[in-house]
Amino acid sequence: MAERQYTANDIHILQGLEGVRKRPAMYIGSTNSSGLHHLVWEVVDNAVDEALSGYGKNITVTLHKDGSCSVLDEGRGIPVGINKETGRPGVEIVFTELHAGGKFNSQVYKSAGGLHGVGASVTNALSEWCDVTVYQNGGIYHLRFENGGHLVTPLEQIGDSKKHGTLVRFKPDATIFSTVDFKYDTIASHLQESAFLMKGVRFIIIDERSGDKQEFFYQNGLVEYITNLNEEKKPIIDVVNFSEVDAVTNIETEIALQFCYEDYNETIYSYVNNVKTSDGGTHESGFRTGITRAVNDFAEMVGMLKGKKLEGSDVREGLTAIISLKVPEELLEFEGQTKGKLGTPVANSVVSNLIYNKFTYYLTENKEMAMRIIKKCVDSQQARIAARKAKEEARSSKKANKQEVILSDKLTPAQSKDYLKNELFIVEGDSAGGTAKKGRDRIHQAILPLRGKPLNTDSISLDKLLHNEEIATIINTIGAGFGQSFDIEDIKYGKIIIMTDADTDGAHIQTLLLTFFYHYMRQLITSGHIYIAVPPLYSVSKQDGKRVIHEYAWDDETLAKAKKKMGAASKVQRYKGLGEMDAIQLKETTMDPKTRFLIQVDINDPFLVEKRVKILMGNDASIRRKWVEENVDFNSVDTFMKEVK
Ligand code: TSJ
Repeated sequence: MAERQYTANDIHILQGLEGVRKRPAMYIGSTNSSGLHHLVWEVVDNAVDEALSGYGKNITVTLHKDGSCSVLDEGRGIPVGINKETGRPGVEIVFTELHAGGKFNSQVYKSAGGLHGVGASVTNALSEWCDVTVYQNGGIYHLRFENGGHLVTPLEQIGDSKKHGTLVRFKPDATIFSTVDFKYDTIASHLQESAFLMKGVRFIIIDERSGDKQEFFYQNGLVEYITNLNEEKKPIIDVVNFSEVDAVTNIETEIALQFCYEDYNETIYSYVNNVKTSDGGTHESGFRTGITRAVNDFAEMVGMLKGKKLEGSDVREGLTAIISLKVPEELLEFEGQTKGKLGTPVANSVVSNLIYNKFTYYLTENKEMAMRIIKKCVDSQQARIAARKAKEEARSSKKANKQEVILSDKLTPAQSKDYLKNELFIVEGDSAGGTAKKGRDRIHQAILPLRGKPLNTDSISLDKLLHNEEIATIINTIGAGFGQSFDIEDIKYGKIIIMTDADTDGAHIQTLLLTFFYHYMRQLITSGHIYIAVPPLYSVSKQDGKRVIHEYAWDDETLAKAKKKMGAASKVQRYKGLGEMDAIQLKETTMDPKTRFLIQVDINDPFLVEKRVKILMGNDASIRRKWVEENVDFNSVDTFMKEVK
């Protein structure tokens, strides 16, 4: 390939990428782990687009030992021909111009990259190096960028091949990101989600660092998605699925759903052109009204309603549903800051009519299933009415006060009535509870000790959990009800902090509590009210005159540092439990907002949620520990020096 002159065009382009490096968060949201993974999504989305257009059945993501990530597809290959307007190869433009991808793209359904992705150039701009190989028209073509998108090896043919496809390998720039450690689980769940949405396309992840490898391939797409989400639940019916292309709008809708027993939540995920619409939108509203109308009309027809119409929430309790739309570009409208909400008005009636017609037909054709579904809905309705009545009674009578008296022997309340500033520590064991009581800030911190034993059951059945005395106390203490009657407006604490020993029993108790919150007060988790306290694993102490100086360490690395700092005369203590700390130590390491470390429990990703629940509920302590290691960011944990008098 002939050398090219440096032109005004190139300068313009470098300024574009320079802008990305100056303000990365504007393009990828943040420069933490989430931003880092955005680099992967930008590249993967392009490969997914190609598969969506019908080219290539395998997409492979590899995490290499040198810290780079590569993505390989079997599509047509990014065009290597010279672009008339710019005089540069198409593939070079894709990697150097912002939002260039779309220009070469004439797909009917624009997916991830084409929608609101920012393109592969952003990945290039934020990489130490980026290496691109295209297999096309019998040749192998290569080009390479370094140092934030500077072209160092222009496009050249480096060989011959009968293959076709694109291979992009990049190494994130460690001067930009707070971490450059790709997380296997995060990438695997993203690929699994894509695999569920694109039946027939195989997604492969290979982690050369650990030797882990997985393939995701679902011939039955959404049906398997639902089955996977409901793996731990008790289904009322088999998964049902519907799909249709609307003749007027060309909107293609696919829906899969299932009802389960003993599930107070609705789990509805929606997608448009394979991009998740986290904030719902017109398609989700249409689904809700359509299914409510279908069940109501049918229940009325068979005489099971007795005059009281079902509310939407009665129908949706225990429902898991996936709604996936393919919307032509000219009809696409997104709303909201993160563009996570579909605005397209006509999508409402398209989905609403589809689900109404098809689900009515299903109910008519499957009488037994229909009866089970309606019975569940009527049960939900009655529970809702009863819960509302009980709540009103509790408000009007003095019952609420009585409850506080009953609770008071376990709960050490906070003095403030400024509820959202208050913190509830749920503490493992009476003795640690006693220590926490002494170490707390009595204005804003309340202590609820758990006796541990009653919770420490091996087989966890949720209805058993509900009748557990400790759980009943937690429900009353939080003060906002549970299940369908849970009302986040009523919570008495802004932070609910689980504080256990750093051992398997502690992990088990965390698991049980998280599982409980996840099933019965999910909004506490999704709104970020649940935290896990992180007590230190070690204390390094040394006599200094009359005083003892303490330094704390949360892992082996910081322990080594602390030992070095404190010198030969220091003594290391390994904390086996909270009980080994005195009130002052517990306060300064684990409870005081100025010095403690908390993990905020954030499980919005559906796959990670189910996976975490499975991992955390399982009996394998080593898997559990691995999960904590991989998901708790110890970077933010540092040792600190405190003088104890
Ligand atoms: F992110 C990326 F751009 F770097 C990237 C793009 C990464 C990976 C792994 C794959 C791809 C990619 C792009 N795979 N396939 C394509 N396809 C095209 O760019 C392409 C090819 C032909 C035509 C055509 O109209 O003939 C159109 C397009 C968009």
